[in-house]
Amino acid sequence: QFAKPEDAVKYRQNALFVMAQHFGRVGAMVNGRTPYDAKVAVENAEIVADMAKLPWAGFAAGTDKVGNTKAKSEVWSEQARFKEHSDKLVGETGKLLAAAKTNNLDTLKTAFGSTASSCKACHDNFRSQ
Ligand code: ASC
Repeated sequence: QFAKPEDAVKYRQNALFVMAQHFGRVGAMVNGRTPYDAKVAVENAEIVADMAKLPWAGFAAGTDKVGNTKAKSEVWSEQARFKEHSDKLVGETGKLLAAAKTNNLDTLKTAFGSTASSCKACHDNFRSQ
């Protein structure tokens, strides 16, 4: 999929960056920093749910220690556990989108919290500070 290891690193970092931008827009509404707009929440949650599927291919074999990465070696030495975390995120972001589509801010808040916990769990286990 990637012409060179650096491309895999760029791909996963950029996918995570785009996902975080759109997750942040949902978060701004959930945390009251911007007014709640159900349509905007759905649009952003759709992007989050789509983007959540992408970064993992970028953690390809031979791309640890490439470029400017915070990924711990455990990503490659504990692949099954890493996949549990990425699968969890894909599941949670699917629920986030479903929650956004209910047009209920409290439902969205709950799903946002669960999704953020999933982000954090993977960072705590697989990302260096
Ligand atoms: C975000 C973002 C993350 C997660 C994480 C949740 O908005 O960019 O990496 O939420 O901070 O704990």
